Amino acid sequence: MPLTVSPATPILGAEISNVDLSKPLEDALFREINDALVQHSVIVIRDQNLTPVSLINFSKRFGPLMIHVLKDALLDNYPEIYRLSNKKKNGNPEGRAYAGQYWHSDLTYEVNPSMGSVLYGIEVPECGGDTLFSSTAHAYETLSEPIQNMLNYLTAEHLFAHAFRGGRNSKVRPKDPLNDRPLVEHPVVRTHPESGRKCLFINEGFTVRIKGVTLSENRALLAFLFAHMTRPEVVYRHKWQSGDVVVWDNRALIHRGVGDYGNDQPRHMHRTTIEDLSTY
Ligand SMILES: O=C(O)CCC(=O)C(=O)O
Repeated sequence: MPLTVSPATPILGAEISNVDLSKPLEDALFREINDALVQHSVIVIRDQNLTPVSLINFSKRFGPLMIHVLKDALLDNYPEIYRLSNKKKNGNPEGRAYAGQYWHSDLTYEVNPSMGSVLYGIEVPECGGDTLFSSTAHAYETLSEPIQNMLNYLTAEHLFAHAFRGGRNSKVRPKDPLNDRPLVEHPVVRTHPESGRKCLFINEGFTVRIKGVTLSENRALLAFLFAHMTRPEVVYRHKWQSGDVVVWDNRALIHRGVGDYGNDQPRHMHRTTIEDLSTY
């Protein structure tokens, strides 16, 4: 059966059917999946049954995999897999609980940030624990030309530790290597290497400040842009089923988890993160 791609919203998101990711994919089929990702920014492939090896093999088709800085959350023997989990085994966390509950694009605090991420839902809450996505290309395109022109020439600083300065993850475990990553700079607007669309490249989680503007300008500018990027009417909300594989394009969107479920509802997921080797 041919692959089908059903858009979820006019702005971003699509569901793909008729593909089994546990098997090696023909090049032509992989190209169709990648094209859908570039067009829709986030794709959902339901009813998958993946081992760590098959998740890694599928993810590697997009590019080299990155190893997350939080080593405690990595899967034994498979450091390419970062575990998101509120479960415990023998008293130890099976992954990072309630991670990413602020708008972000993955690993923008790295010199080479991420091209995309693949998240595999192994156990998901009966209700709650959705993931929200918003297009940074659409956000740029819906700004006025004078504001676009101003942003085109700006750079911003990103820092891993910034995301831990508030919220549910503010109690950082003593061994969290938060300071392993220094400040890095990226352009505020980047042109997507495959779609050619200009995308805002700032996020609430890791962007500390826009360079060359005053403190109050920075505060106002970031607050305006973050609010513009996350208007409810432009957000795609993914409701998880176990077996879902969700692939997102970190070059073209921001995302966040929703922590409205408790430890009575297990949520256990495996994520891989693909490196972006493009130069901007
Ligand atoms: O758990 C979620 O829904 C989102 C996780 C997340 O933000 C991430 O993996 O970067």
